[in-house]
Amino acid sequence: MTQRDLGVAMIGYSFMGAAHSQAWRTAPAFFDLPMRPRLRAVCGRDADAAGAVAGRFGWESIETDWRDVLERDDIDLVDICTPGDTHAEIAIAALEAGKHVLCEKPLANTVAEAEKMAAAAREARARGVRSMVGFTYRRTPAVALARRLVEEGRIGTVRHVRAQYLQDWLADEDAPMSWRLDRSRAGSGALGDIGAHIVDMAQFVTGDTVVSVGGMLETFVTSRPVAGTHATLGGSSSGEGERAEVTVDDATAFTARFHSGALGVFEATRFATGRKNALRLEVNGTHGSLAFDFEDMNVLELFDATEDASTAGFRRIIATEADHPYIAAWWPPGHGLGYEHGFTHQVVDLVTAIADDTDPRPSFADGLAVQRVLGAVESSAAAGAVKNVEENR
Ligand code: SOE
Repeated sequence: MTQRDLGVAMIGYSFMGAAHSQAWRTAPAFFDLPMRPRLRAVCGRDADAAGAVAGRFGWESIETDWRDVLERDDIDLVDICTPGDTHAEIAIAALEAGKHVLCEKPLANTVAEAEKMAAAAREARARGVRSMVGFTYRRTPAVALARRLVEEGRIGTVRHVRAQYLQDWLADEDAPMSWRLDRSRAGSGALGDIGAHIVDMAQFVTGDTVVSVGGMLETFVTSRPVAGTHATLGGSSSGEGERAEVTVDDATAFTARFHSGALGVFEATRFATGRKNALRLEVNGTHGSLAFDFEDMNVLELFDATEDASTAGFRRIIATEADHPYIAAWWPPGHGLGYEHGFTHQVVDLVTAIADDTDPRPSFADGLAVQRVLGAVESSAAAGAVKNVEENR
């Protein structure tokens, strides 16, 4: 049977552009997709940079204005890999133009924007136009296995969720300014960039939703050097160059109550010196526990409380067996997958949903649910919902 083409245009081409480009190219090579992705165009304001990405990853053409992409009949899907301040405008226009949309996380920079995007997605769905938000960590085989085990009741009733996302790329006070540190571009800092991932993962693995939070936000370093503006003396930077204000959080910590009554503790920081991409989740239930750490991403730890206490203990499941999610398309047991495979699995599930005319997950509604948690944390932190210990003499 001849496969129908799925013309793809990617808006944006930096780190996420590279991860998405490899996924569009790799997915049809390892999975039998019901449609054939065609890398029609990469779009970015800098034509030279877009041309370099097109040459490197095999995009057939370049565009420098995303609005032109929406006019093209050879493009069926728009893949948004830009900073959060552009997600709503591009996604809503693309959906209205009848293009399927894959939008990087977080869905938006504010709850209000996310609500508009979810409404546009609902309206487009009625026209057979599909949309997905890019929480790729749920497509790590060990995480998808965790979801399966919770759903099967393997750990019983969930009582605790403990989620952390620990990075340290800003621990150096002289690390330069970037768009991720500018509220007008990123919407928030660690909270939206990496906190969004652990909120989605916690809700995905437990099948539960966060209903209330109490949180803190902190900005440890309030201004940073603007790259390329430092006077250099003998090759080393010296003297004061231009500095820009950091207008987002460096770290967040918050507690959460789930709809089921389970309690959660969440932490996301870019100052956890020594931790590079430690996205960790532990779920404690009445019959057992699950634990995951992305820095050991092919492993899921399981504690089975129904085992005899004399031999019970957390065991390491190497989630690379053929019957583990997604693995059958890849390598023999024990060979392992990497960060990029979550993006490839995202393409597989999105293309399959489009071909089957079903709703991809996580949907824009799922993205809005995460955004609402992020917004509640910001409101809680702004209200200062903490008690000074000294007052409780
Ligand atoms: C932050 O540095 C970041 O790149 C996030 O933006 C990504 O979503 C995450 O996958 C890796 O870390």
